[in-house]
Amino acid sequence: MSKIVKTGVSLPASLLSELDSIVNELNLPSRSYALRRAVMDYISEREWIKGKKGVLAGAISILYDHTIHEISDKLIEIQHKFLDIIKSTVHVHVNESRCLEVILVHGTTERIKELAKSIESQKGLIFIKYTLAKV
Ligand code: NI
Repeated sequence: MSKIVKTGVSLPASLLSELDSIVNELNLPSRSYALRRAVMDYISEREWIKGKKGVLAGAISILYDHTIHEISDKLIEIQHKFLDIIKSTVHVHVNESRCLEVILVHGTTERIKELAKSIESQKGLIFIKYTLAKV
């Protein structure tokens, strides 16, 4: 492993509390260890972003708060600009404010990257998970 660098990260107290709870439950060596693992997972899930060519298929799963900044309208608008790669979308109204959406995609890495960039910048987005494979 390369040299360890200390950095400051701002997190909501509730998120830190959840992390500490997992660190305790799994008897992990430290909070820093858990954060390193989480960052490694985050990077590995997004390795496909580095690719310039190729075709991917899979799912982009998002959880968002539909009461914030008209995010629902914006997500619909975005998806209508990517008809060439979006094959299907499943929407679940999780509770009064939260929506879960799974967007099934099949297309070039470049196009999927453009879609990801559009979604990632939306305010109200709580969670985004990529499950993509080269095909
Ligand atoms: Ni909904």
